Formats: sequence, structure tokens, C-alpha cells
Amino acid sequence: MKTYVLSACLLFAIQTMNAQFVANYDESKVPEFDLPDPLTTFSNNIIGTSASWAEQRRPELINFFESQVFGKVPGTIDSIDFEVIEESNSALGGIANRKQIKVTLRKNGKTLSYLILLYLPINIAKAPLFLGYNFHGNHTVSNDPDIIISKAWSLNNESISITNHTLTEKSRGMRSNRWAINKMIEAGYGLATIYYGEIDPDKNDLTDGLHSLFYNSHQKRPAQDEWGAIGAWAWALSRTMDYLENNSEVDKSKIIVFGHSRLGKAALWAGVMDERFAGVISNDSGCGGAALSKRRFGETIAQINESFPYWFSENFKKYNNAEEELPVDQHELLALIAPRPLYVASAKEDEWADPKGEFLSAYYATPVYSLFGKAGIPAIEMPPVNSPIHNTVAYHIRSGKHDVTEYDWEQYIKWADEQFH
Ligand code: GTR
Repeated sequence: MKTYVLSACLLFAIQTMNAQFVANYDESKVPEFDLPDPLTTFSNNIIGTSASWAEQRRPELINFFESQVFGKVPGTIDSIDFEVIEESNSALGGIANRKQIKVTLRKNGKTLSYLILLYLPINIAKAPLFLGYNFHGNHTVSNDPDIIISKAWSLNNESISITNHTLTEKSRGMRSNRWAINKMIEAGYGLATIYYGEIDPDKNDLTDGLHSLFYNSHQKRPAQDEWGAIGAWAWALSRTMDYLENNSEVDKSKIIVFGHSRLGKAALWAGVMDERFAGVISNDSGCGGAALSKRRFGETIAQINESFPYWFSENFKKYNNAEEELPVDQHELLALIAPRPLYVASAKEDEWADPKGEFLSAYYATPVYSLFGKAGIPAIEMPPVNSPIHNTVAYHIRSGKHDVTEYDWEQYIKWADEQFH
């Protein structure tokens, strides 16, 4: 009886603790931690060449992130079709071509469809391209009246007129501030974007969306080491690449995958798993993205798994309040992108995402880039606000909040010009 009372108290205390999670924003309270060396294998072999990185270290790190963090993809798709359902050669006031492509995935007799919205600059035979998810429907990225409105479930967001989990005409163009499309097109880049809710609705329910195609007849959830929502979002970026690499107007050697916040986590994971992506941009991706978990600054593993229990694999929950047990950290996720160009960006007022942890992660990924003779982050001191470092590994911290701004896109375009043109 005593034991029961004690454990009930303990349970209550833990629940209360979670409900009242107080993020640490005090640098002096960051715990001491040992950061794993990306160039030492789990069995203590030192990696000294790019070949041994590729043969020994990269596979074991991928294996860890797959089975313990984002989760494995349980198999392959039976078939995939691409159909251009709408197009124009005079979009955005005549500066771009537009295509809307319906992708249909089939498995186990089930089907999932989503739409790619693609803008390409006119008069460029093969354009480099940014590919990234949007949060609230393709029609929110531009005022373009011909963008098809998704019927998929959406998180509500009254600031952009989304209620009843339904996307409507009211929010057309309301997120155009996050997508500097004219700047991209004028600089000679295309944009491909997808509404992430068409792949897996962002709610605590893994019975629907992409996961359900892969289930056997009685299954309701992925297995312990299988994908959560982020894994599904990342995987569909690769299916989108399957289309883009066969579009003759796109330069398939210059497709840069981009994502903000939770979708930045997905972009990083897609960039790791699919080496067809020539570059990766993580905008304010935070915990489970670019930020080091072991710092426990801002959002922590326990907190993200509590708020979003369906984002990562079940296995990742083993590390709730046990970051010291993790034999990896997120700098190694970044290192898995090497030698391809990688941009990590933070925002000064986005402490929840731990800007310093995002910076240090890029810094500690640098030795792997050095193995390939590529320049990363040269010094451990963070650069001042709005003073980007543009190397193969790039970083900036801009003034302002958790967001994607014109400033961010100006930097990404400038850096992409240096890396890819
Ligand atoms: C927050 C979450 C972050 C980040 C963010 C976003 O609620 O805690 O990890 O993903 O959402 O996606 O905007």
C-alpha cells in the first residue's frame, strides 16, 4: 500500500513537472556534457579519411538516427505517378512558369495524393531550385489566384484566418512574407513547395496520412523503431525529388532542400537520407533539428516528445531527461550532410530553438567537412547578429523572432549563388 501511495505521488510529481516545464535560458545552467566526436566510431576507431568516414562512420550514425531518433521507413512504395494538373507560362506577372503536379502514392491497395506547386523562372533552360514544405497550404505562399487550395486537414491559425481545420480562400497569400518568391525567380531559382499536411496531418494520430499505407491489416501505429511524422515528411521530400530530377526544366544537380522549424527538422533528415539533394537549409529548426540536445537549453527532448509524441520514433523517448545517454548529438546529423553545402540559421529572439546550440552544432560538424577539404565554421565564437558566415557550412543569426524573413532568403540566395553557380 505504502509503495502504491509513493509511486502515485511520484507519478503526480512527474506529470506536474511536465505540465509546468520551465525551459532553461540561463547559459550558466547548461549542464556539463561530453559531445561525441563525429570522427570516432562507436567502437573507438579514429576516422582520418573521407573514405573511412563514408565506409564506417556515416553508416553507423545513419543507422542510429534511423532506429533511435526519426525512425525507419518500413519498406518501399508499390507505385508512384506524377500528373501535371495545371500549368501556365505567364505566372507571377509573367516572370515565371507555374506547374501544379499531383503525386499519387500507392501501397497495399491504399492511395495518398499530394500536390507540388512549382515555379520556374522563364528563359532559364535548367533552373536550380529550392524545395520546401509550407505550414498552411500552397495557396498561402503567394497571392497567385490559380494556386489550388488543399482539402487536407490543417492546424488552426486565426492570425491567417484558418479555423475548423479547413483551408479556404481567406488565407491566400497570407504567408507570402515567408517565401521571397520574386527574389528567388529574379535570381534565377525555382521554388517547389508542398503542404506538409497532405503527407501526414500534424496531429497526434498516426492512423492516417502516409503511415497508414504501410500498415498491415490490424496495425494502428508504426513499430518502436519506425518513423513518426517527421520521418514521413522527410521521405515525401525524396518522392518529390523523384519527380523533380526528371523534369527537364530543373537542374537536378542543384536542388536545395529547405525547411523552417519542424519542417527544418524534416529538411535536415531528408538531406541526410537522400544524397540527391545538393544542399540543405535549416531555418530555426531547434530541438531534434540543428540544435545540440545535450545543452538542454530551451526545448528539450522530454519536452518535444511530450508536446509532439508522434514526431519521432518511439525509441527517441528513451532519451527523455537522459540526454547524457545519447551516443550522438545533432552536430552529427549535420555532419551526415557533408560534403554538400549546409546552411544553419537562427533568430536572436528564438531562444526556444537555442540559437547557440544550433551554431555550435554547425561548428562541431566542421571537422567532417574538413576531411573533404570543405570550409565550415572557423571559430567557436558566434558571429554578431546579422553577420553571416558563408562557407560550405554557413550560419547566421538574424535579429527578430522565430520566422522566415526576406533577410533569411537574401542570405540563402547569395550563399547558393556562391556554392552552386
Ligand atoms: C514548436 C516546437 C518546435 C518547433 C516549432 C515550429 O512548438 O516546440 O520544436 O518545431 O513548434 O515548428 O514552429
